[in-house]
Amino acid sequence: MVLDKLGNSLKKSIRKIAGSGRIDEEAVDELTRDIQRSLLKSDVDVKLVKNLTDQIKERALEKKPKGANPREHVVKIVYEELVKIVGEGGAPPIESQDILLLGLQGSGKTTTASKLANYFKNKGMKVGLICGDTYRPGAYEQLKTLSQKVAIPFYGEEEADDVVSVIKNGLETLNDQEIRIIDTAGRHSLEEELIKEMKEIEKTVSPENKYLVIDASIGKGVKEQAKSFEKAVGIDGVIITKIDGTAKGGGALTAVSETNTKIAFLGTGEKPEEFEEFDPEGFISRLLGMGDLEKLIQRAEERLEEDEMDMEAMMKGDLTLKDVYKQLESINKLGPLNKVMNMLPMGGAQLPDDAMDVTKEKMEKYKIIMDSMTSEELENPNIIGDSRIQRIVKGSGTNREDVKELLEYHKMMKKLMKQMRGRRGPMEKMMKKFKR
Ligand SMILES: Nc1nc2c(ncn2[C@@H]2O[C@H](COP(=O)(O)OP(=O)(O)OP(=O)(O)O)[C@@H](O)[C@H]2O)c(=O)[nH]1
Ligand SMILES: [Mg+2]
Repeated sequence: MVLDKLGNSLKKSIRKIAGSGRIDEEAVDELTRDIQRSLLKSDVDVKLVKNLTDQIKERALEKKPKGANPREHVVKIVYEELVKIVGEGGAPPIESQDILLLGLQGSGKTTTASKLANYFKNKGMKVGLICGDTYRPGAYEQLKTLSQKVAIPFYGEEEADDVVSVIKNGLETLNDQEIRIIDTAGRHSLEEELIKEMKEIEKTVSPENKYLVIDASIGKGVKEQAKSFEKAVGIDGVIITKIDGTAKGGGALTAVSETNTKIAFLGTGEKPEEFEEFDPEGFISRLLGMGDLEKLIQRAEERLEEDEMDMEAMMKGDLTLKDVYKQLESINKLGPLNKVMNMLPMGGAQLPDDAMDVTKEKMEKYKIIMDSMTSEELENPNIIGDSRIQRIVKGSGTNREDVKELLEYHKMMKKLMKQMRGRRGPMEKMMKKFKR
């Protein structure tokens, strides 16, 4: 997979929020910070990163649409915003056309020419390749070999130095091909000579499509390069190559969205088939591992549904010890009780200072004690007198004080729930918070 580093770090952040119990401002903040860090590391432009994370934050904290669950909602937003910053795909239609490949030295033009030819061939088109590089010795041999590999008719003139005439001859010779792809020479930079040559070739060919081939390792530098080629000769799209071998791929991918052109293809390796149409949605979906994420979200939702049921028990006025047991289990999943409670509008309900002072160990102990109680006792704790306490102590391996403490805790919670009941506003808010 390409963009491994970026993909892995994005996956990690999204997984974190997809599996988390609550999606609140804090969680979203953390998510956007994580995403920011990953994108910057991948050389995405600072301004783009800032816009993206602002968008995610704003949208994630908005009201979620009916029916969507909060995890899905956030993950979908991240996905959509990432799709947005890589822009649209711009692959050419599968129809007769001449295509000119342009680009700086070593950007991958010759390799891409053969890959592109192979791509069209696989779509059922008749394709020919023309070597329009009379500048670099070896260019002819290179394309010839590559075209043999993918079984594509090839035209080139080994000793020639007039590139325009070579291309003219090539177009004539390959006249019966539906698609003709012309590889050109690269220069070290976009210098006068290169511009002149590109213009001359263009006059001869008048290609339907001109693609600029750019090495992904220049990262966000893609933006300036695409712009200057666009200005000098005009381009119909960009092909980003070597995205498999750079940590800066994120920058390269996103930079094109800031120009007037689009990414048509990605080169993902040296082999002919390591080449793909740029499909932003598919690409981001793979990058984030959306298929697996769906499963993760589902699991988180199932877990939360259980919690919701337990919360209903919690709100029951007639709180039994069975409900307390469920509460303790829910709280275990949601976080420390005092933290949970602090987030709630208590609507003036008086909370004893030590009410929330239930440690994890204590909760465990309470559960052990309750495991030694009969169903009847759990339903109706009032019947628990001295002799029952003695039996429970023995059965649970605890002591009298522990059992009494639990009974006190139950009474306190029951009172608290009663206080909160009837305050419809705060209650509803509380339930809603738990449901998020
Ligand atoms: N890993 C990887 N290597 C690539 C990819 N595309 C091209 N290359 C390699 O990059 C090197 C340069 O590729 P060329 O196709 O010769 O580049 P060029 O733009 O034609 O170079 P000049 O003709 O000299 O300007 C070669 O070693 C290719 O195998 C790609 O997508 N991934
Ligand atoms: Mg070349």
